[in-house]
Amino acid sequence: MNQGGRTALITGASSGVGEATAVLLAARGYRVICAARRMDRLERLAERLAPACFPMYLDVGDLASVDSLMERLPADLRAIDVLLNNAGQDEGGMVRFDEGQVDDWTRTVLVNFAGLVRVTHAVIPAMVKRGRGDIVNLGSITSRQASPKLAVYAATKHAVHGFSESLRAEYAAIGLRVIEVVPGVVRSEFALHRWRGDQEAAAAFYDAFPAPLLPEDVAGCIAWALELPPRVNIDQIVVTPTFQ
Ligand code: 8X3
Repeated sequence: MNQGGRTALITGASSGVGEATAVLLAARGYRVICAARRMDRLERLAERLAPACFPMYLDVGDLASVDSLMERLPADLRAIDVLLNNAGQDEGGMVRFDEGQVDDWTRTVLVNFAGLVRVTHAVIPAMVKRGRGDIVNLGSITSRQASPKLAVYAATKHAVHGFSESLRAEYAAIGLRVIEVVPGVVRSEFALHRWRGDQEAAAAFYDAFPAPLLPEDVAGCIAWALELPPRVNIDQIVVTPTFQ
């Protein structure tokens, strides 16, 4: 379905699920604001999706970067129809809690939750004013099952779940939709960042799964939920690899 004229803001859009969703939504007629730290990646994506993509620097873990978000957008892109809170990380993670660095844990909380809250708070007033808008939050299967060595990461995703549930209830009366997407393992650059650029460690992590999801699998779920009639809110999409 062509969603012509709708505007989507995607955080963490320089790779993985964020990038795949930008590509898919642009193909369906959206204007996509692609936000991330890596501007070189975003410039290339913008060229590929031209003229549908507006690349924008955003570090969701940097409060100043988030707080200036709306004023840095051109006026005609400030009426955001869809916010995809996709940016997330686990840098320095996948180690036992006491063996990890507390600065890494703190940054994970900042990016995965505090930043997500701030981005949402910046974007939502215009949605409330217009009486419509879709917020899609990227959760994780780690909010549904206990996973060793993921205590802080999992905690942030529990927080994303609670935030999503409450937001949905708060805004139901005025017609905003809140969709939580909960993927299992997705082959992306996520693990590369977790292991600070160690390609071997990242490859070994994904290779241990028979067939991890691909970013476009998750993007397809997001696009499907968004294209349903406005009266339909898909509360949560749990998507896991078939082969475990
Ligand atoms: C991602 C969790 O285990 O794939 O949500 O790194 S994991």
